[in-house]
Amino acid sequence: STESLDKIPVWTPTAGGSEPNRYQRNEKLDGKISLYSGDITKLEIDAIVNAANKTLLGGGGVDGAIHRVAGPLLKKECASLHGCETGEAKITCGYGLPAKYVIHTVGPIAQGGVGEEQKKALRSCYKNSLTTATENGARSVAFPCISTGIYGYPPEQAVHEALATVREYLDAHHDKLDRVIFCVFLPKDKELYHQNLPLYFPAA
Ligand code: AR6
Repeated sequence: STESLDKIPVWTPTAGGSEPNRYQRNEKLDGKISLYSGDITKLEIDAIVNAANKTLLGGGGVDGAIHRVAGPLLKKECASLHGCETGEAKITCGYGLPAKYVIHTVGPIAQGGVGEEQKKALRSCYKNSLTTATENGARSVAFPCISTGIYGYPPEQAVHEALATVREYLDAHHDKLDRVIFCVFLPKDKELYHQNLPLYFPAA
């Protein structure tokens, strides 16, 4: 029961809304965004992003789910990468996953609160993941809500960093990507993305 790209609905913004838009419409981005609610390991796309830790050797949350489905060869390739710094990204094959690649990024730990350092690191995760994807020819990429689980980044703040960074990357590199999918797992996150997507990808 995997989900192929052509079955994942595209985000279509509607005009209106109570808050002023942070961005104007860029018609070149029409059809390039999706909000998908469910398990990222089901997505049959070019690349899924993993919210990993610095060791890249696996863990809980989405990282655990990805390693379970991908199988032991993923851990073997990860072990050859010598870890990953916060805000950086490294790519591997997808092995048992329907996705061709996994892009492992390490989000900031935010249990001590969110300051400039955490904010900058979270933005780097999204930007470096997209750069790594396009450098490897991946044209469809799905993100989980990086750092907002075990790492404790408040989801209502993280959503803005995620959406702003993807919007800015696509403004500059829309020709390199067909689709960016925000994969939400919790109902609360679905609501947050639903509320905030029109501010970053408005209809007008
Ligand atoms: N598909 C999509 N999203 C998921 C899935 C899934 N199968 N499972 C969980 N999520 P977390 P972090 C959501 O904790 O905060 C690991 O141990 C989850 O609901 O996975 O960056 C690593 O090894 C949440 O919205 O990642 C690190 O040590 C989001 O994924 C640490 O956790 C991220 O939550 C990283 O913590």
